[in-house]
Amino acid sequence: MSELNKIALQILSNGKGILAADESTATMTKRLDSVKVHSDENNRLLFRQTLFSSLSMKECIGGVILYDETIRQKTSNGKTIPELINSSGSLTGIKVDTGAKTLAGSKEEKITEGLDGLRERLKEYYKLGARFTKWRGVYLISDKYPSKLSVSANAHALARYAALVQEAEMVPIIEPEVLMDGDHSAKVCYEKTSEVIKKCYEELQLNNVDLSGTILKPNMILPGENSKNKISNEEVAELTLECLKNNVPSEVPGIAFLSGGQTEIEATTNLNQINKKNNTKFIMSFSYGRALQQSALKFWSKDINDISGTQEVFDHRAKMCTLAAQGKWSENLENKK
Ligand code: 5MM
Repeated sequence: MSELNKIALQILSNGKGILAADESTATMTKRLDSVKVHSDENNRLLFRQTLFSSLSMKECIGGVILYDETIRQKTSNGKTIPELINSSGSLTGIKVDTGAKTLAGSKEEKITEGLDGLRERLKEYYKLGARFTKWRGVYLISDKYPSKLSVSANAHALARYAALVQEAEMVPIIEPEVLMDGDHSAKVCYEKTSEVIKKCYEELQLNNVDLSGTILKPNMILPGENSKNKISNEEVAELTLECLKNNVPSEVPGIAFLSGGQTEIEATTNLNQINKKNNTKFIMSFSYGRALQQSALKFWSKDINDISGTQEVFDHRAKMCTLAAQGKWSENLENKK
């Protein structure tokens, strides 16, 4: 078993998943604005360190993805944020892309940037305590999108990123996110997601990436946000499993879904169904941003000094996700706090 494979398994074993707290300052400001908290360095740190020192970090969160600002911050006790995360047995991750920019050649679509100077940045992040990384490619769905150009350019960037990350002895999370925006059916999401994932693995293999030392972070197969054709949680699970079984090579140890705009309960229910029906060898867990933090953020915004109250709300959500990652969640557990 390679070192990278061990790290990937450490992050995702026993129902543990990932807390995606890597919102860029612009995104974090939007989140804080939505609950009427001023977005400054201290408030961003206070919310995040509240979550990272919660009890559930030990049992439920195998890794936390940070943004550049956070990995350099210290808590009020003088501990660095990676030290705080490691103290609960969880691993520190870092978002290393520099964002999705307009794709020249198909201007409604995006290409994720950040390859220039990445080798040097990775060395610094390793020294700061990171042991895994994240890069997100985003894809639109419509009749003509994602274009072949976007599918191939984003897969190429993801693969070059992953190869550099493994060279720096960290585990790359490969995140190709097919967005929920639109009125497409789940079938269309299935087809487009399959095409995107297939291309990613073609490029990853071409770049000699050791797949056993990677984690895939995909979207679930869902109808578009504005689609009239909703499907059941069982169908979401079946389509998602089918898509991943057909397109992800068996060496990949684990899959950690993004929540992508689903509510906390939807993201938990769907993950639970996926695990109940899981007929693959992959670990199926979570790497949620909004679906882990929404309720905690709302609670915290009412009194930003109520640390233990906020942690209780976060601990509940993290516990529910961990149960779902083992197919052991049920709706009635939501009320037993
Ligand atoms: C935490 O949000 C990340 C987005 O950051 P920026 O847009 O600020 O760069 C995002 O990549 C996130 O990690 C994933 O999309 C998962 O988050 P959700 O909320 O979809 O589970």
